[in-house]
Parts: sequence; C-alpha cells; structure tokens
Amino acid sequence: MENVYIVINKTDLRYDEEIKYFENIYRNSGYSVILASTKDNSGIAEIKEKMTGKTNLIWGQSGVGKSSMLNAIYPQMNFKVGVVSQFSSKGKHTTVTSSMILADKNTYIIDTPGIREIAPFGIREEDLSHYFIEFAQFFKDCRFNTCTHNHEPGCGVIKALEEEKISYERYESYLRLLETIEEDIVF
Ligand SMILES: Nc1nc2c(ncn2[C@@H]2O[C@H](COP(=O)(O)OP(=O)(O)OP(=O)(O)O)[C@@H](O)[C@H]2O)c(=O)[nH]1
Ligand SMILES: [Mg+2]
Ligand SMILES: [Zn+2]
Repeated sequence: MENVYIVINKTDLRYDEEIKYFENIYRNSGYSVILASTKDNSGIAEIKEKMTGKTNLIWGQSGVGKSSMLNAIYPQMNFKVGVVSQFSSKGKHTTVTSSMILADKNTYIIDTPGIREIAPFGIREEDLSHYFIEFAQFFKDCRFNTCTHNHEPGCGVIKALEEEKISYERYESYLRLLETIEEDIVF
C-alpha cells in the first residue's frame, strides 16, 4: 500500500533498540515508516509533504499525538489536544468525532478519535490475511484457497513464517485478529 505511512511519534521521549526492532518489522513488511516528534518538529515537514494534495486519514491509538501532529503541520487549524492519563498511560479520547477539513489547497484531513483496540467488522476469516500485505506473496503456496493460515495443512504462510520470511510478531497479530472474527460469527 504505497499510500499508507506509519508514523512513530514521540521519538523525543524514546528511540531505542526496542522501537527500532518494531520499526524494522514494518519496514520489512513493505511499509514506509516516518519517525516524528511534535516537540522537536522532526519528521513534520516530511509528513506534510506526503499529505499535500491528498485526502488524508490520521488513525491510531488515543494519545499518540495525532491531533498534535496536525497542529504542527497546520498551526492555524487548532485541533484539540489532550493529555495522556498518568494512571492508565492511555489517551483520554480527546478527539471524539471525525470530520473532513480542507487544510490547504486540495489537501483534506480527517482527524479521528483514537482507538483502544481493533476488532474488525465485516471482514471474513478467509479475507483477513489480505490486509497483511507481506503475506500475499505466499498464498499461492497454500493447499486450500480458503486457507486461514491457522491450522490448515500445506499452508504457505506458515511455511514462510518457519523460514523467517514473515515476522513472528506480524503473524501473532494476525492470529489475534482472526480470533476476534471467530467470536463474532456474524456471517
Ligand atoms: N513528548 C511528546 N509528547 C507528545 C508528542 N506529540 C504529542 N504529545 C502529547 O501527547 C498527548 C496527546 O496528544 P493528542 O494530540 O491529543 O493525541 P491524539 O492521538 O490526538 O489523541 P486522541 O484524540 O484521544 O485520539 C498530549 O499531551 C501531547 O502534548 C511528541 O512528539 N512528544
Ligand atoms: Mg486527537
Ligand atoms: Zn495458508
């Protein structure tokens, strides 16, 4: 997905081996990753450049600094910024509605309320893996075309995992999401 960018914000607080480890998981999966901080303005010009002339959706956990980032890019906009709870270390859902705003010529932005957890709705079990972009090249090796890459024999994704062509963390996220679909039974 060439138009998806993963921003790692608050690098002024911390940018160590653990963060680089996760940064690399996403880079190796095929995503572009931008390091940023709204405190020292790093990465802000690059993000602005990616956004210009497009319609942009800013998405991520509550408290990560989505609205702060938009304020750093477009100081005249004044998006509401909140504090992160000392008690839970979680954001407090400062942005509560989504609306599309014209920020610049031909540039629209949609700031969204932060999420706390992800539970996909309307995605079938056998389709979930298509959202894991680096898995796709291995589907052709799956014995069954309805493979959910979980327990099926002859699974190309599991084989790629064993050969370390897919990261264990990404495969685990996949399984966690797959489980939420199984619980739904909406189809
Ligand atoms: N240290 C540091 N703090 C930041 C940075 N960016 C944002 N913050 C702080 O993080 C807190 C939350 O920022 P918001 O911009 O409200 O976060 P949000 O992602 O919009 O949160 P929701 O609207 O709840 O989804 C605020 O206290 C910001 O000042 C950063 O780069 N570094
Ligand atoms: Mg916000
Ligand atoms: Zn499979």
